[in-house]
Amino acid sequence: MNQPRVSIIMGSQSDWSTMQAATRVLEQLGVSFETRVVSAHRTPERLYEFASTAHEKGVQVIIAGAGGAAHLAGMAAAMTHLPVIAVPVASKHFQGMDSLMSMVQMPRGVAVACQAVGEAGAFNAGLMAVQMLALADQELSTRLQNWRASQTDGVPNEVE
Ligand code: RP5
Repeated sequence: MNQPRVSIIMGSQSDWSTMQAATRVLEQLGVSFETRVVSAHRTPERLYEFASTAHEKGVQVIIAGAGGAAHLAGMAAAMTHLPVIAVPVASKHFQGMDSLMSMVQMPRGVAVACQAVGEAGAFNAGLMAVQMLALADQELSTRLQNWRASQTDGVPNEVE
């Protein structure tokens, strides 16, 4: 892959089965990305290093997935001016309600774009990243619009 425009970080390797959905739309639309395990709690220094330098490395959008006490997206957003899209990963005990509340209830002044819990949220995080990048990339915008049209065309009119 080229220099990554999108960085997908997740709190644990165990989040990958959910977060790989974010890579699907990026691959389909030809957007370069990287994937990394960065934990707010287990590797706080790695998070600091990543978030405070991501913009210098050419990353334009960050997607952060985590479960449980999911502070990853908010803490990343606290240390970068890049847009951060949050994906609440379904947790073992509360089915992701804890992840959702941890991510969505940000204090005023530090924003994250929180998606749905689980795989649909991860996929839409990739899609939202493309939409952000397409604002200043006409070729990507055309590919995105074609992708959307093809999705619409793929919805059957009648139940089969
Ligand atoms: C969070 O704790 C991770 O994002 C993951 O969703 C959850 C469980 O992590 P593991 O115990 O599976 O590594 O930090």
